[in-house]
Amino acid sequence: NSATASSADSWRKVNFYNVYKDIADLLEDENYDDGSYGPVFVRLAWHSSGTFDTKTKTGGSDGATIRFAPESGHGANAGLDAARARLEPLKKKYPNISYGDLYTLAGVVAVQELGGPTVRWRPGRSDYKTAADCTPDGRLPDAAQGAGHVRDVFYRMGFNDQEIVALIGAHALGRCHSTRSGYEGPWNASPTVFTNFFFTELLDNTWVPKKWNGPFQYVDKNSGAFMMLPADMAFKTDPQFRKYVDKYATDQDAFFADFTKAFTKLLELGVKFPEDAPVYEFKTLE
Ligand code: CCH
Repeated sequence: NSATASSADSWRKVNFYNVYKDIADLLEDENYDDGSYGPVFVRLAWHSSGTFDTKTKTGGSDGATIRFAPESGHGANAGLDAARARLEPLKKKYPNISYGDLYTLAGVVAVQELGGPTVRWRPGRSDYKTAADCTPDGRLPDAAQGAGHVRDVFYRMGFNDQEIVALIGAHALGRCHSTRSGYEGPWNASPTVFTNFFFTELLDNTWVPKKWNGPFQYVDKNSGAFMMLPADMAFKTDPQFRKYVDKYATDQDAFFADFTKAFTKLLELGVKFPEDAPVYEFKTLE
């Protein structure tokens, strides 16, 4: 993280259409995971933002404290250094973009380029926070816990049950890595395509405890190829969450429409945008 901090207004000099394209060009890599950095970019955007606390107005994507120790080393953030390293050349190429804008835009590009909805995005996050602004460990959800904990964490950010369910649909993307979280496996067979499959798989499979020495998690009984976290299972068993799971499993358009609203809200938590910051709706590349 040696690149210099951008000044408060410097985002005005950035052509974000070019940044979008350059991030899109970084997604594919046949030697990385399932062939795409998209899922880990979405996770970086979410963990940069999901530390927000409505009461103290601390945390969130403004200032991108996720890149500083101790926050970078929090257990929940294991593996996100790979995403930051992949994006670092763009901070060098576009020194006027803040890290907070770069990390959140990477999540937007990934959602869109992997087939998800258009996501409205604004620039203007600052680059001025330091390691002293890092949030305490424990603000991000613990996958070993259930509905009560998930609600505590997302209500603290200012989300309601419907928004929480929409957001967890991002678990259609990517996988768990035993070397990062300790959990293992993808949620479905197309982890580099944004779909409503988190919800369909959750409902359509019989989930059984995985037999292994790792942390307690579920695998699908038929193939054993797909997984659910204990926290994921809360969305099947909790009646208030389940209402929305049922809806999104049968109506992908409703999921996309609700996901994009909640994701933009997540990426903007606690950010004081300049009044004239433009709202972008980028077109996907062909
Ligand atoms: Fe998540 N997530 N997430 N998640 N997540 C993991 C991976 C991804 C929880 C736990 C985990 C959201 C909510 C939750 C993604 C997006 C979102 C992993 C595996 C765990 C554990 C990490 C590893 O080993 O690499 C829990 C608990 C919650 C809520 O209670 C939300 C919200 C989002 C985005 C909107 C994505 C994408 C991944 C895949 C990352 C990758 O590298 O493939």
